[in-house]
Amino acid sequence: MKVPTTVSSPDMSLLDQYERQLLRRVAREVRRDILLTTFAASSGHPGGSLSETEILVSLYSKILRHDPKRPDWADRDRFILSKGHATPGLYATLANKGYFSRSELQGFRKINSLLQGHSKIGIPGVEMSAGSLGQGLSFGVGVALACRLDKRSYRTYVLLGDGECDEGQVWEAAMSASHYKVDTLTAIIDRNRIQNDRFVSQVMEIEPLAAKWKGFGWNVVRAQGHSFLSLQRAFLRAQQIKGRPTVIIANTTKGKGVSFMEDNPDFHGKPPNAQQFLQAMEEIGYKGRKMLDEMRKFGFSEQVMNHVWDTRTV
Ligand SMILES: Cc1ncc(C[n+]2csc(CCOP(=O)(O)OP(=O)(O)O)c2C)c(N)n1
Repeated sequence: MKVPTTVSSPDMSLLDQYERQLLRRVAREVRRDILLTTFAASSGHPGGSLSETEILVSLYSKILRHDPKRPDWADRDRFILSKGHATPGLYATLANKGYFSRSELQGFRKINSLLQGHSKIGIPGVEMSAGSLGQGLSFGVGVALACRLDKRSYRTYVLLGDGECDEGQVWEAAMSASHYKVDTLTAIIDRNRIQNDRFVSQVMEIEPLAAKWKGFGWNVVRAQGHSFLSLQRAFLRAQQIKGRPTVIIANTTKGKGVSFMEDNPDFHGKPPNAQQFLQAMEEIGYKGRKMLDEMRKFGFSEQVMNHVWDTRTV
């Protein structure tokens, strides 16, 4: 196997304090870019992007064997975002890792720009066009089986929403993955308990979720979805399991990091307005001039920056 020089290899160790600090810094940058991107586009899905942030940062920083300069490298680990609406989080992470220039985020959801609202093949680092919920795990089973047929050694990861588990296709895929014993496949469920404009338990109760996956023949691991240590443990555990796939049920908070978005179905598919954007940026650590600097670097006009600044209440 020819390994490219810029390749990032999985880190099998547990994280020390210094590494956790570095990861937290990346997560803060990703959250910043989720807010900048959805505010600039005036649309998009901030809630489920903020809930998946640590999962993505953990994967792209510590778990995946990948090379941002060669997104088509045949032996790369595959990451499939099945909840394909949560692109602000994915794009921010891919830009952070160097798959494309951060300046592309300015074009999010604009006609003819690279970064469309739902993930799409052709964007460097994106493995599957998604958006119609329920399909990513089936795709992942196929990719993992292709890996076996091709006698390669990569692993396949699929991130699903908990609301997405309402889809029957998820369970067909779950059944086939255990039938074919695809132990190189890991599903992660972003268990933020909200889907669209309501709580999952109101729309369609999915508990007992772990028992359901166990019943379908999967190894089940639980994780705290905002703890890098807990996620790292879960991913390492999944790599050790032979003969069956693993699902990581990651407990998260929708809108994590922004007080008024946390646990609030309103921000599933709604961007912050100017005042909310200012408060959100402050809460994740970009206050006053720092916030304006970030807006300027992102490419906002003086007019928009003044408008945001003028919404200050003090
Ligand atoms: C097949 C299908 N049905 C409905 C939708 C509309 N839709 C978009 S996001 C969403 C809720 C998804 O909730 P969840 O999977 O929990 O995602 P998260 O909360 O993590 O954003 C729905 C119903 C869709 N995209 N695809």
